[in-house]
Amino acid sequence: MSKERTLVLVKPDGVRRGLVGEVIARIERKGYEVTALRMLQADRAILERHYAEHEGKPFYEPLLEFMMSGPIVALIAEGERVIEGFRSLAGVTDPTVAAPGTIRGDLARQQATKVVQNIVHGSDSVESAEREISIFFGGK
Ligand code: DAT
Ligand code: MG
Repeated sequence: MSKERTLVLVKPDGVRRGLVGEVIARIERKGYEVTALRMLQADRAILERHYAEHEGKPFYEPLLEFMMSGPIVALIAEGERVIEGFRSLAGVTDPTVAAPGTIRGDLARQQATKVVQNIVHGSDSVESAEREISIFFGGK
């Protein structure tokens, strides 16, 4: 089993609520290694690339607005099966039903917003991980 990399984002709701440390602690306690880290204010161009798969969906514009609403933290986590492992730590997309014990299940809930706010993003495949890592850590 070879090492994988995944792209994790702490979204603006997580940063606003002071949960950056909590998210990183859960990644590290699970045994993954954080190998790169940056805080940034995402602009529309970077988010259009990151969320290209969701273009045209009803929550797409609210998603971009939300992701631009404050700083985010981007990090690379590494380890065997980390892509699947971080998705498991994060819990399912809908925080109302995300399992207790997960980041979304423990720390988020439904809000009166058009887009679901759920603290974190994690890549969903090797291909998207490499694509997303190059968006947030690709030189410059
Ligand atoms: P995930 O972040 O679990 O990979 P996704 O890629 O399907 O989920 O969607 C990206 C984000 O968009 C998700 O974290 C929250 C929001 N979202 C997804 N589906 C939604 C929906 N039906 N209504 C509102 N927001 C949604
Ligand atoms: Mg996704």
